[in-house]
Amino acid sequence: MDVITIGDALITMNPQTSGPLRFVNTFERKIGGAELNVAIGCSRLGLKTGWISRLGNDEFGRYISSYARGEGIDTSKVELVNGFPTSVYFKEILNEERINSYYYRHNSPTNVFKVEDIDEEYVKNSKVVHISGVFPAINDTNKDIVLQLVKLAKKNNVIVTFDPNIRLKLWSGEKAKAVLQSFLPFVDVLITGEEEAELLLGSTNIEELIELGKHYDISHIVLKRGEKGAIGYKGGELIDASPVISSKIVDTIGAGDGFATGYIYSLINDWSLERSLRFANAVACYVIGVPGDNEGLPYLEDMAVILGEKEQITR
Ligand code: KDG
Repeated sequence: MDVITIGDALITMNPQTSGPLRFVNTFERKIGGAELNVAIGCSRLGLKTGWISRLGNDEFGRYISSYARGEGIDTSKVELVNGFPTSVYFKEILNEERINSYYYRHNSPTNVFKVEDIDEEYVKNSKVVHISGVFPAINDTNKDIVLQLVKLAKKNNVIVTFDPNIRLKLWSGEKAKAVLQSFLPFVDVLITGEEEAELLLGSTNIEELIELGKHYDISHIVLKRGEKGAIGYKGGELIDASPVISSKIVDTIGAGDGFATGYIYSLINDWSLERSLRFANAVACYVIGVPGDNEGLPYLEDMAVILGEKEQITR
């Protein structure tokens, strides 16, 4: 595998009208889950991608599992389990800048994961292990599963990328900080938003973050700054990259996963920091122009068009 990730996927109930959820009568059933979104994005770009998960042995679990397979993801480490319903969340779109999530995932199928379920051979045969802060926020035991995964990655010289993805609806800031900090000694690439950096490391200042990163031996630090672009640091090089393209905002959910996807793709292709940031920004911009958490994730041909390397032919 080029990249593997672990996560709890969910059915996304996407409202067909905007406004408070209590007035919304129609929804479109879609799929979400931060780590699955990254797996979908990586697979669309042509990377060999594996996703480790547990889903309910129910209609939604079957749907998510076949959707992931249809995206070309290796699901050999996905099991459908009895007694735990597949997770669901409802999106509430008040306007394009105010989107709320309502989760129904306290009895997540990932509650059955055991540390022994992480297969060292699978980890060893990958180039990148991607983790996010959503999966460990689901319950008190997933953090041990993540720790086992990243320890095995470190032991086998597999690169670990980490997006804190802090969801305060799932856990408190203090708990998120304590758990996510315990992953940092195993992380090679930190891709974080400004608010998350503040919560996790107490700063949004890149110089300070670089110093803190050195303490944990983190080789890449990428600070996502929304419409201002991203600042990246890698082995002594620091680049402030403004977004190369702009997109009409249709749905911002999944943009961060798009950015992580683009950065992981660049990492595997050993691109320069400047090209990596440009590419990651462009993937994120593509995602926000399409409704749904992962529908907008581009194929490689789409990227050539976005980056102006290929002409777009629409009709
Ligand atoms: O990053 C987007 C995801 O957050 C979304 O697809 C679903 O909220 C979600 C989650 O917790 O994974």
